Amino acid sequence: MPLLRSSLLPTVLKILKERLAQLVPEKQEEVKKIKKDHGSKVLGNVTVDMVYGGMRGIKGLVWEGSLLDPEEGIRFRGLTIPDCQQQLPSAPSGEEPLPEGLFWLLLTGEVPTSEQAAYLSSEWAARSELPAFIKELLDKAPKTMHPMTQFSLAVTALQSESQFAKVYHEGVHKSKYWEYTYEDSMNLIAKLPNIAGRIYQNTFKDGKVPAISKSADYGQNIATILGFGDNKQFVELMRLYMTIHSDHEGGNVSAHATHLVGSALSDPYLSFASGLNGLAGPLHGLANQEVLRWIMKMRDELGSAEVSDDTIKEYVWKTLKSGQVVPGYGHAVLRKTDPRYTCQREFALKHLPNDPLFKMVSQLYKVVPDVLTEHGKTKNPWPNVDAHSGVLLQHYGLVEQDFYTVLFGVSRSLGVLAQLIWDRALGMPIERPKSVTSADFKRLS
Ligand code: CMX
Repeated sequence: MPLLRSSLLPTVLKILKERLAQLVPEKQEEVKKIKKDHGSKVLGNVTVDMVYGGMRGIKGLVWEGSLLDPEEGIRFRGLTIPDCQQQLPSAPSGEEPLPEGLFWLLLTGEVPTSEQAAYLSSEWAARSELPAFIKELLDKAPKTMHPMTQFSLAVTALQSESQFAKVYHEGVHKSKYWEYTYEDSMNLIAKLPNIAGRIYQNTFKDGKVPAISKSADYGQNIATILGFGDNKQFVELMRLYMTIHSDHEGGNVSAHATHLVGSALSDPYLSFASGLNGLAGPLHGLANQEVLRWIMKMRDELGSAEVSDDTIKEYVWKTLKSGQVVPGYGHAVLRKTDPRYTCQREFALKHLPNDPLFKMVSQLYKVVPDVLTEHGKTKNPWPNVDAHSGVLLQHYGLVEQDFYTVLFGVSRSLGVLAQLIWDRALGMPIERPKSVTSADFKRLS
């Protein structure tokens, strides 16, 4: 799909669903033609190593919103992160892209106008209220329950509101699936700030949840509900954070889990809850909490924020020798510094260059890649997104590390639900790859 600025379209549409209704038949025809013209072409070989190796490099999924290049990093519908910062609409008083614009881009392949992004802000604010039973459920959760468990629980419980599940039960025609998936996805995305805010205020504060403004954008409302709404830099950080964590093509655990569960026609709530459960793993999204914990522990053990490169090097070796990973470093696909890391580093250089933890993160960036290279196991010794996000949050006072992956999850909803809508629009079948036993490999000639 060619990248267009929405304002160049013959009819300037404000309503995302109406624009999608125009695009769906076009895309269905396009896919039909791709299957007819290219259906029997070979995409690559599959070796036994790849099968034992977590299916790395096997091309087996279609993901429209984004593509990850090992050297260059992520592109959202062809746009790099700096492109998004330049081209997507920002708030009237802000500089960073609005996640609303990114969602429009992911769904349509078109850069929206400010008016279209503002339409999404008001739609999400209007749909944001939580049903009473979800509030009660979260209020009753023990404070000791991990925020990601509370998050997954609330999203799963919201499933009882699914329009898709309801109309499926009543016998809806499959050509309408995408429309109900769209409605559920919009409602779910809209309610996430209230869920995240309630989890944060209940678990770490006094349980009083600030109200969302019906006239504010998504990033502003997330900042508000966490208690940082008056801090303009934090609001900008939330807009940027929600944009860059949204999507990372289809094979990562949270994206693939959402897509896989959705392929059984489980509704968006159940599908996204599966994605969240995957994001909560320490090798995936939970790494952002692990990074800050690891840095704090290092600072405590080393007794000062200012230590030599050699002392840090020794600490990294100690982590490796104790059989643990260095959190925030390495990636299954990337082979260079993650541009999501670079973008957060630039934000820090601009707004908090003298923050002591940021300085430590910068020092780690100098030291860790060489150590990991010398260690010789990691295919990518460079930092990923999670090596930087926590240090920005703690600078503004969001110091509760266990909460960090919840913010990642709110953002990830944008990418995985955009794809889920397309999955239903394109009639993607139930996913069912073939498995084999180890004994089968021994019989190979
Ligand atoms: N520290 C120590 N060892 C590492 C490492 C790291 N940061 N990254 C990879 N390795 C090790 C692997 O554990 C593996 O060891 P074994 O052969 O003993 O099993 C070896 O190097 C080869 O791994 P790889 O092919 O380079 O990496 P994978 O594709 O298997 O895994 C990832 C990718 C991200 C899980 C891994 O690099 C890692 O564990 N990193 C630390 C956790 C982290 O930051 N995760 C967040 C990723 C981004 C996200 O999803 O949010």
